[in-house]
Amino acid sequence: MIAGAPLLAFLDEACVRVNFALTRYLPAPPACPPIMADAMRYSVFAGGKRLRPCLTLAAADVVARTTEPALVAFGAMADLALPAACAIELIHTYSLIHDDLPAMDNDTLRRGRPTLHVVYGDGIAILAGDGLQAEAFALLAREPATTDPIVLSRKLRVLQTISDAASATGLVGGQAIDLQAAGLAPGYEVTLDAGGLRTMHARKTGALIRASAVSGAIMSGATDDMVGAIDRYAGDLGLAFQIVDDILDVEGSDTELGKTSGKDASAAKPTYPSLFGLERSRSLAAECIARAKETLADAGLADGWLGPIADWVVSRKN
Ligand code: GRG
Repeated sequence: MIAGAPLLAFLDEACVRVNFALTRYLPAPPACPPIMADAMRYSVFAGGKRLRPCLTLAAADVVARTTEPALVAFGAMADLALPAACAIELIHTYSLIHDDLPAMDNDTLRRGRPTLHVVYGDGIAILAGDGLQAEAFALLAREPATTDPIVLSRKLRVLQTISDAASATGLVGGQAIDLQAAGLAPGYEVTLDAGGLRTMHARKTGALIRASAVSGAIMSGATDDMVGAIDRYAGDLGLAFQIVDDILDVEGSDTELGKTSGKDASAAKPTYPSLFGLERSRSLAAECIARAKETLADAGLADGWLGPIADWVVSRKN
């Protein structure tokens, strides 16, 4: 991805924090079998962009500018939101591992490396995904470790937000619709029109992206109005992200994307380019980003990294 220098500095710092925390949070032997530790780390540290945890930290930061001006230093607020940021990355990584399995998207390349099941076998890949998901919820329950009732109630709200996003009403439900559309759910086949495609993506990709931003906002003590605005921002961002992902699937190479390009077309999957064409898809993504930034401005939240992240998402190359 290409990002301007100030945003790049924020993203770099956020990624360093997230990667360091993930190293600490993931279980290691003798607490878990070495093969599980190795398999989980193989996928978690395969070089993902960390978009979701960066969104969590950026939302925490922009809210803190109004709720906790004394703690506005990025470091202080990031500590509160970091467990949620990492938990979401663990859930995202589990979903990629399971999506790549032969029973689902059947892919052999992810984040520029052979997929987990290619290296460790299907059984361990399933278990690594299961382990990452369970670890995410254990982390949300455990951290930040506190007896402060205000922080505890924020943690509980975040737990609910993230579990909803990961559930059959969110990520898992979206993936089920994807399998139905791909003809992999006997007796439940569906053909998606534009509305159906949008619903599938709102669940499969959008729910976790919204939960990422909303969780950061909640951990920083956002008002309900702020949470609502950040949720709407992230809804538009998530849709733009997915449209760009569909465009890149047509235009990108395996090397650029770090995954197999052209998969959607070869699986005859409905996508934004297949329904709207490339040009209209590009303008739809741009409209989403303009709306997302307008939402931030209307809510008085334009003065942070969420706007630049939105621009970065549409200009990305992988
Ligand atoms: C198995 C329950 C379950 C869900 C799978 C995430 C997902 C649902 C499928 C992945 C298929 C896909 C390519 C979706 C498009 C959007 C997307 C999630 C892209 C990958 O996210 P990035 O680009 O990946 O943020 P990195 O590797 O950078 O973290």
